[in-house]
Order: sequence, then structure tokens, then C-alpha cells
Amino acid sequence: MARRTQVGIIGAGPAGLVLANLLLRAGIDTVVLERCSRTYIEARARAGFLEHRIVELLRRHGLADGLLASGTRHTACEFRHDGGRLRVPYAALADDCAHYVYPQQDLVKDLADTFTAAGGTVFFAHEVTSITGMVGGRPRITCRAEARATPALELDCDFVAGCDGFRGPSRLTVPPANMRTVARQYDVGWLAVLAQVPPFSPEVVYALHEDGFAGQMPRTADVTRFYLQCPATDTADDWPDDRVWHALGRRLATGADGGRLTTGRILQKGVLEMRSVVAEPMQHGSLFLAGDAAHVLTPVGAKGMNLAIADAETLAQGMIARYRHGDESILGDYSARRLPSVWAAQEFSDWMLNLIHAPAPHAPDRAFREQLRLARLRRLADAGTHAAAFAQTYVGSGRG
Ligand code: RFL
Repeated sequence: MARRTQVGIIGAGPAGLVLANLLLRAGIDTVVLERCSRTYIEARARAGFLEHRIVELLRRHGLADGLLASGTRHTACEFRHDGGRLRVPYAALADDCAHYVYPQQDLVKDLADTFTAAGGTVFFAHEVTSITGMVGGRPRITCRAEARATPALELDCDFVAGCDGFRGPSRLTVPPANMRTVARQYDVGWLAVLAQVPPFSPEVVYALHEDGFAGQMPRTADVTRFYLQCPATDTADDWPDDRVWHALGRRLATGADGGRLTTGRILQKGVLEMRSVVAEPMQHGSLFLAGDAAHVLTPVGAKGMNLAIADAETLAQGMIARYRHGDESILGDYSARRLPSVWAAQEFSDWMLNLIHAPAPHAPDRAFREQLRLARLRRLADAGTHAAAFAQTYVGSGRG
């Protein structure tokens, strides 16, 4: 089956669906191609923290109703270390700007519902297998349908938006000579755990412990995400549920007034590779990358989904200027406009990772790095300009 559209979007994650909604509203014809089923993407639990500026972006475009109605506003986080507890009231330090916690899958569902209700087309269970004609030709996206009886689809378009995540085909289609990939691999893993239990504290808790970092990120009243620093070579099998709960209790120093850690059903458990990658430039001919397709971060600063949505807005502005006024200047500058924010987020995540990660047990500079961590914590405790700068970057109160 052949079809034609103005903008072909690969991927129905936060980046692809925000872009799709903004283009459809502007009267630009667009088709979204998604490898997975609708049921699957609307249940895929990942992120939860939305920065202040991203909540405002979604609100401005009328895409924030669900998150404003059901999300939770977060204004402070806590660092624990060696029996001590440091609460950082970041909203108070950042002009009352706050995070909203709203599960990524709920946002994806809202965005998909809004798009399809407005007449938008998503081909779910269609996997893109090739993208051609990006330079000097007519872009064509080819997909195969999961259902054998459904014919393959060929989509001709003016532009391709590669919003297909880190493992999608878009970035990999670009010859390395035209797009460089800058990466850092951290020598640790994070066991990410999603559990059907209420959070032991209503706020995010980061625990710096000699065994390694542990964290709690509330999601909903009865679902909580936890993280445990672990060797990069570990797998979920190395972490039976009892070991997870024991390590969380010990590292997070729960009990007494540290909060009551409720154990319960573990819904999801897996070791995340701690890696950061940026593709530069984020464009090749008629192909534009947005979100994880162009850059991934460690989950430390909770920035990935936020950057993905900000990319999508800038890309939409560029496409709208191009179709409405023949103005290609924003599209031409897309990469230059987005990369400073991407690198600012990478820098913040790296800084935070060095704050919360315990150095390896046999690292020759372990004692030195431990003292650096404490010095960083003390600077946060002093509610001066350093803490204010942390708060503004953490909550995303500026432009991004
Ligand atoms: P997504 O969400 O990965 O969506 C890409 C979509 O493309 C589809 N796709 C294809 N479709 C068609 N054909 C193909 N060949 C395709 N290949 C792939 C995929 O099925 C998918 O639906 O990318 P997007 O839109 O760029 O969004 C990025 C975010 O998902 C990601 O950055 C965040 O989840 C990262 N992240 C967090 N970010 C935050 O801002 N705040 C957080 O609190 C936060 N917590 C997290 C996170 C990521 C985590 N994991 C699983 C790595 C917590 C975790 C545990």
C-alpha cells in the first residue's frame, strides 16, 4: 500500500505524539508509524517527572489536561547520607516552579487519544524497515505490518521526523560521516524497580550509601519507582525480590523517622545501562531526529522525556513556519537551537551522577571522591546561589 503525507513521523512516544498533535492542529498532514501495539505503548512504564517548563509547554498547547488533573505537584527532594537527611525545597529556590509527576504511559495515552480524536492517523504495529531519499530525493518510509494479512506500507513525504527512540532505525540510517555520535558509558548499572507499594516519603529521596546509590521516585499513590546502583554486569536475576527490599531498606535508611518502606509486588525489574549519547547534528537532509533518537541520558536527572518534548515543539515550530510562510530558517537552525539544551541536561545529569554514586570499592581515589561528594552536599545545604542554581536546573524553570 502506498500513501503520501507532508510529515512522516516514526515513533509514537512522547516526542512523536507531541509533534503529531502540534502539526495536525496547524493543518499539516502527518502520519505516525509505530512498531508496537497501542495497548503496549499505553502501558509501557518509564518516566514520570515532568519539568516546570514542559508542563507549561503542554499547557500552552492544550495537552496538559490529564497531567494537571491527575498528576502530583512536587516541590522538594531529599538527600540521605550517613544517618543525615538534607531536604532541598527546590520550588522555593526557583520562583515556585515545581515538577509534576505523571506516569509516561498516561501522558502517551492522553497524547494518542487527543491526536486520534482530532482525526490523526497512527499505524500501530507497523515497523519501519527503511528510510530513503533523505538527501536530494523524495523521502520514503517503508514499513512492515505485524499482522501478516496487512500489506506493507510505503509512505512518501516531504520530511521525516525520527522520533523512534534510541534503538530505532532513523539515526542508524544516517551515514556516520554526516552525523557523529558522542557517547559516555558509565561503569555501573542501575537496577530499576517498579513496585506496587506507596512511597515511604511523598518526595524523591536520593541516598548516598557506601554500598551504592539508592533512590525513590514516587509515581502514584500506590506505585513507586526505586533504583539501586549495581555492577554493570548484573542482571535482574542477581536481584531476587528479598535482596531488593533488603538493599533498599539499608541504603535508604528507612525505619524510625526515615519512613516506613512497605514491601509489595514488584511489577518491573531490570538493569539499566548507564550511558549518555548525543548525535550531532540532529538533522540529515529531510530527516530530523527528536528525543531519544538523537540523545539519551542516564535517568539520574529525569531529563530524557522532557528533552524529547522540547525537541518536538521546536521541530513543530520549524515545520509550521516552513508550510505557512515558506520560512525554513527555524528548520535550518533546529539542531543549533536544541543542542545547547541537550548538553546542559547532559552536564547536569553527569554532575548529579557523580554526587550520588558511590565510587567503586577498590578505586584508588575512593576516599578523595567521597570527600568531594560531601563537599557537594554541603554546598546544597547552604541555601545560597549554588542551591538556587541546582534548583532551577533540576526543576527546569528556565528555557530548555
Ligand atoms: P520513546 O518513548 O522511546 O518512543 C520511541 C517510539 O518509537 C517506536 N519505534 C519504532 N516505531 C516504528 N518503527 C520502528 N522501527 C521503531 N523503532 C522504535 C518505539 O516503539 C517507541 O514507541 O522515545 P521518545 O519519544 O524520544 O521519548 C523519550 C523518553 O521515553 C525517555 O527519554 C524517558 O523515558 C527517559 N526517562 C525519564 N525521562 C524523564 O524526563 N523523566 C523521568 O522521570 C524519566 N525516568 C526514563 C525514566 C527512562 C527509563 N528507562 C526505561 C530507560 C525511567 C526509566 C526506568
